Amino acid sequence: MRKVELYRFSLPMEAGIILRNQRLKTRDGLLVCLTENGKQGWGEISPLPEFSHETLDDAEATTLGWLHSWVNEEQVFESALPSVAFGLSCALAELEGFLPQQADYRKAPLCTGDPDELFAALGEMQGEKVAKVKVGLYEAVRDGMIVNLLLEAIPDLKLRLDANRSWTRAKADGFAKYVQPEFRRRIQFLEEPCKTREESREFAHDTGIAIAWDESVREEDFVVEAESGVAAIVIKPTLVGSIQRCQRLVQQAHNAGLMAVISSSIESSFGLTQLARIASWLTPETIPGLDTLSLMQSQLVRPWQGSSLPVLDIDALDVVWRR
Ligand code: OSB
Ligand code: MG
Repeated sequence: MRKVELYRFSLPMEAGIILRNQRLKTRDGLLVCLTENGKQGWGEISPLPEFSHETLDDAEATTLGWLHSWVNEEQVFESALPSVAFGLSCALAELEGFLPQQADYRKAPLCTGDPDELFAALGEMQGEKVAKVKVGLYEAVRDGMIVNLLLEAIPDLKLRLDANRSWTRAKADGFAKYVQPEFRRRIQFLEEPCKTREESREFAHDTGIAIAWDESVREEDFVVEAESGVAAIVIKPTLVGSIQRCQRLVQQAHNAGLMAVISSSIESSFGLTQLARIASWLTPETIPGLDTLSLMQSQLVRPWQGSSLPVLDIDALDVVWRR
């Protein structure tokens, strides 16, 4: 006997969280629960506005169709919508017992402007010190000076930077000029510095600053391969698809000598804890990019280790469908 439950959630965000062109007031999504033979598996399906191609309504309609087939023991197929494929694969993985419980709660603290906040977060960090700084939001020269300052002040710090394709080659060079050459090795990677892949490759070649692919990984023509100057690929499962698809990407990256970084698409604490388990399982050597919980005012059902945010209980959610 199979049973299914589908819930909808809406969590308030901290004020002023902007995603590309839109203010995100709440983080909305679905929680799915599959039950079979007394065992349960859960998953979060939360397409990210401005990043996912599917809307939450698309995701809900597709999920309902899939659940209907599954509960009737009909054959089911991996959804073409990445957020749906990911959430359902998590639920199946928990149900079938192959998603390990062990989680990697380390995170690379995210800094979007104020270096003092980062100093505080890094002071508390155990072991490997890695932080992530968003660049490309202000003047490239200012970004370069901040990166230089951080690397100079904390000798065992490594940085991940993310420009989200915001720079022309000239701007990217303006940034690089301010980072002392001997510090460049401590930039683990700079995600997508330029508007095109070709410009980003040339930037890496000319400056010696390693780059990583993020947006590119989700493009049709992308192939994982070893390239000089490329250090990593970023994998955001909610935007990429099922655990199996993410697992293949991780494997391809490792075979090519690249780091694979499991990363957040601003899932709730529920989805983030599953991402932490996936990271601990598939990329045990690499600190995942999961420092996004503090963008929210509340956790959902499963708390993140060490977080003091209030936790919303399952009973507080609207049931979309139950069978
Ligand atoms: O720009 O990489 C991004 C989260 C949602 C959407 C886009 C991005 C992100 C993150 C996640 O930066 C945090 C991380 O990768 O460390
Ligand atoms: Mg990125």
